[in-house]
Amino acid sequence: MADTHTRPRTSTVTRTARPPLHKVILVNDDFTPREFVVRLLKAEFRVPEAQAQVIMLTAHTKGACVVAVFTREVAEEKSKRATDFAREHGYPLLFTTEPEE
Ligand code: TYC
Repeated sequence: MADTHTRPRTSTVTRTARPPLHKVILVNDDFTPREFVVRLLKAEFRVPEAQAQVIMLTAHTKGACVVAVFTREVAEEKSKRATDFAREHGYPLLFTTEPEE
């Protein structure tokens, strides 16, 4: 008699859910000096000088620019730290966050 036993399927597909990412957005204003914005981007977001210049100029000309994406907690923390640092120096510079589409 032919052996017709079947084995249960045991293989599984593992999918790792990634946390949704949030953008940190640099908002333009008329008062914060360009050099201060660049210095802050380098210090808080660890972007190199040339990239900091591009981000600053994009916000300056378009009104806002995405700086980087992080998990929600990190995005909110960095955005708050950077905005607080600007306040401590008397500037109205603003960083906001929003979920990535
Ligand atoms: N607009 C500012 C100025 O002319 C410079 C600036 C750039 C400020 C980007 C904020 O997010 C900003 N001094």
